[in-house]
Amino acid sequence: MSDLVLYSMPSSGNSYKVRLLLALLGRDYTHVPVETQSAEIAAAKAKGQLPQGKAPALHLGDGEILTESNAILWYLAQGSGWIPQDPLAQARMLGWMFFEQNRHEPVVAVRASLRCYPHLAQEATEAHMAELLDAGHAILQIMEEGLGEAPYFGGARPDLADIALYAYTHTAGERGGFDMERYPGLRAWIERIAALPGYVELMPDG
Ligand SMILES: N[C@@H](CCC(=O)N[C@@H](CS)C(=O)NCC(=O)O)C(=O)O
Repeated sequence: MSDLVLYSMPSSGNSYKVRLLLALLGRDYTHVPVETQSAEIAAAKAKGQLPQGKAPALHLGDGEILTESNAILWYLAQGSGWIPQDPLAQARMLGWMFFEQNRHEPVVAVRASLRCYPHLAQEATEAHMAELLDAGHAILQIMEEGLGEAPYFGGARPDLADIALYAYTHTAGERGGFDMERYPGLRAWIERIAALPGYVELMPDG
């Protein structure tokens, strides 16, 4: 029986990263779903279970609570093959993880949110959506070129950069409205990640 309790938002890529890594590692945990706009997330915020008011939050069972999806990935992956040993490879992995939070998520995930969450619809002006579309295509092109001929962002094998980047990229077409036909390398990479043993979908129940 694991002491890990994950407060995570079922529809969110940031939360999904953590659920995906836990599944790929075969780790047991208790899942507390806290969907946006729900009574559950309001209660979790009020009780201090989401210390920064955001999901995911990983409760370690000894009173410690971790926030920030990519920091949680780093913690959970210690000692596993998901973090390369070589410092240069680690730095490259972290570089993609910072890119994901600084450049990718604020554009690719935000455009998807504005299309998918009714409470944000008033922010989805034509001009803003067009701007996010162009910016997102440029970000996805950086990924396409960064991946190059390699099977994974980690190189010959996937690392945490692959998990961080996969979360919002695999739904960029359907949810974000981005033209994924432009990125054959990314499409093949998405299929490779989905074929990893232990893989789970973003929202397995629909
Ligand atoms: N940089 C943070 C972002 C966390 C974040 O913004 N979470 C959003 C969902 S993606 C959230 O919990 N929003 C609170 C709400 O919807 O009430 C991370 O990667 O964990």
